[in-house]
Amino acid sequence: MKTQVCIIGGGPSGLMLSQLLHLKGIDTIVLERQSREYVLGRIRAGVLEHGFAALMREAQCGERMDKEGEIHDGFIIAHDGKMDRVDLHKYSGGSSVVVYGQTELTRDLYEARDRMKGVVIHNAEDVQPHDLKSANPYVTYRNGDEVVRIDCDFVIGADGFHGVSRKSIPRDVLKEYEKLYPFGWLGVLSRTKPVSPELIYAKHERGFALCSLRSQVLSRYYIQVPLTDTVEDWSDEAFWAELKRRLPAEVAAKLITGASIEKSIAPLRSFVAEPMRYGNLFLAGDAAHIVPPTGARGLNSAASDIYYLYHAMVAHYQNGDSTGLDKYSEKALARVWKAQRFSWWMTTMLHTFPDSIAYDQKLQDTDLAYLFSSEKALGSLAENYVGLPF
Ligand code: RFL
Ligand code: PHB
Repeated sequence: MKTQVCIIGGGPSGLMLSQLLHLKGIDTIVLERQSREYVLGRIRAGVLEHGFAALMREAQCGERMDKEGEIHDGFIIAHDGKMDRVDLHKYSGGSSVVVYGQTELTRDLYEARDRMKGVVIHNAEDVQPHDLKSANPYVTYRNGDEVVRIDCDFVIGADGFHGVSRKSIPRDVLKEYEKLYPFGWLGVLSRTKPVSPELIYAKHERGFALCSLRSQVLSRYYIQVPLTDTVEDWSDEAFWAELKRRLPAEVAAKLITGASIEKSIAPLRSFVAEPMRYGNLFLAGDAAHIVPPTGARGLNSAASDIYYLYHAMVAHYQNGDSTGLDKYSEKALARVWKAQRFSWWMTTMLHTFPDSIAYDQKLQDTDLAYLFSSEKALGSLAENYVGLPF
């Protein structure tokens, strides 16, 4: 097989890039290791910055998001018995975020790819990029006993944190920066009315908690748990009881509980791989960087990678201009690191660290006190949360 751009990974990053390039007449093939049902079964992001929403519209995939997604102009931080609101709209100069699940937007992207007869190959086993430094790279995968070869101009590594693309960059070229946090998030999805119309990030000495939602009938809640905990350790009853303990009394009293329809634990990690280009391989999204979910930045960091790559590829194919491709890694990493800083800061301010000393706790309290006493500090939080410009 032959294509212009071979994309490894059929998550939101890979599908979005494939769709955008297709609309500009650039041919792609997407190779996804899992089945479509599996990809759509993963419950992940819920908050989209306006830049991501704009890309969805440009990809002609924004219709359902604009109809069913909710615009959120603010969120609450509960701490020290107070419920302080961050007015995103006011402090970001009129911007907001969209609450629309990653599952739904991935479904929309798959449907668009099908509609336009895009090639997305599922259950592609042993995907392997080759000859990345040459002008004729290729990718192989296994379909049962058959090994299939795809010749291409460029390979995009959009295969998430555990993918093969980053690992195909030689060790002496790649530099990895990583920070592991000593806890994870236990998440529960339930078909219940959300406790609050806006998200509540709750700091509590027993551990952080988050009240989020997917729609007015679908709630998503998280609690901080030790890394040693497993999903089996947490019955639905135990989860709801612990969540209630960490929420302000008036919120806990209103919480509607129900059976969980999904329950999973995600460890918290900050990670960046540099550079994001190796020869004709370009990394994008979680393949190159991971943030703890506290600042809702993960998918949104992927959005700027896709935006830069999309424009760079179009300039290359339409005008023979490769400046965008040459500058990709540097440009993408500049924004990636700002999202890293913001996610680390939100995580550090709101979680309970098992090894923290009294001094650290005082600083956390002071961070919150300063935040809610300074319009400039709120402005900084708001501009990062709604998304820095691409
Ligand atoms: P993905 O979604 O991991 O997709 C990569 C795809 O590549 C496939 N793959 C392979 N395919 C072929 N060959 C191989 N060798 C392959 N290896 C892997 C995988 O099967 C998969 O389908 O990466 P992508 O597309 O870059 O998207 C990134 C986002 O998924 C991620 O950043 C967000 O979900 C992070 N995140 C959040 N981001 C936000 O912006 N806002 C949020 O509110 C938010 N909440 C979250 C989150 C992530 C969470 N978890 C579970 C980590 C909440 C949680 C709990
Ligand atoms: C979610 O709804 O899954 C979600 C929302 C906000 C975050 C993280 C996750 O910061």
